[in-house]
Amino acid sequence: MFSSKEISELKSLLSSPKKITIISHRNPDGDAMGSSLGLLHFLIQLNHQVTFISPNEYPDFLEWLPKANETVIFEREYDKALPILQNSDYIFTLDFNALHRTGDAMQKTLEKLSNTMIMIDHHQLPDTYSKYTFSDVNYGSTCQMIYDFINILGYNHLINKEIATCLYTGIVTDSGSFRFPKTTPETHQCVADLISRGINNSEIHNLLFDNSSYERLQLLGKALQNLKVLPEFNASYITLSQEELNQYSYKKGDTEGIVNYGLSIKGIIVTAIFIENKEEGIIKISFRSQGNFDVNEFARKHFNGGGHINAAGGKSFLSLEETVNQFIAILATEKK
Ligand SMILES: [Mn+2]
Repeated sequence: MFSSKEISELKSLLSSPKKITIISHRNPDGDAMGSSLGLLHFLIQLNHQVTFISPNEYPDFLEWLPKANETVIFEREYDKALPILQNSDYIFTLDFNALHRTGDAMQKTLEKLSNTMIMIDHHQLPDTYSKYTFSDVNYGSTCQMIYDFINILGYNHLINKEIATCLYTGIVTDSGSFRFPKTTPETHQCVADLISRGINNSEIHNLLFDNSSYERLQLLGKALQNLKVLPEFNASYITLSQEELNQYSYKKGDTEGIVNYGLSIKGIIVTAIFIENKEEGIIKISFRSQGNFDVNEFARKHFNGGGHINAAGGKSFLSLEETVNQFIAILATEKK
């Protein structure tokens, strides 16, 4: 948590109307969107002028979140986003801790700003761009951190259905529906409180997980066919080429969660999904692991990325085949 001195400063600076901008990482997920919009609904109740700016488009499966449709998309609406950022009294940066996580374009803009930044995030090794920093890897989601932040400010009574809906969404998605190791008694206490605000938790699960298109399921089928197991390394991986994505009318968000199937095989402790993006000229990679296999370190060291111990992302500028070969070679080297 922020120090008690920081909390009293934050409480006082939030006590009169301000221009506040909230930003999150590129390719926002449920926790990025949920924490940002949850905080937005909270700050609106304190009479601030609040804007949420996402670096790029958010996935369709999150479009129902309250006020998601008012999100300013930096890479598409630069002329609108830039003055909002420049004129902000405060900028909250949520669910990331290094400015490059907002992508090349937005990073360049953010680095030139001198506005006061406030970080709330649960990834390892935070950068030092923020004046106020609440960084704690023991949290399973940024949404749960926002919940604790609202409470420590003394505003639990302001948590309405909209805030609760947004925060619940990020907690569910980042905890794999309450099954990942960082799901604690506090997580369930938080969720109990959120459900008591009248949210429709069952409906939220339907919107998040039973919202597939036929093409998306066909793409999942293709991904599962492409799943390879490397028993000698307790590893597995999935590939999806640009051609395969096109074949099943890929839309942003369609590959969300597919990586987890590789870890569901008995005996597998590390898995990856390699997704070709011809437009950006990269292979986008997600890693998942169990136990002590640190994919954050693995992604940082070898694949221009990072994240958490058991969930991380990265990218490669090699071809799809070369990237997979590199992955296997690294596993072979690290096993020795
Ligand atoms: Mn998160």
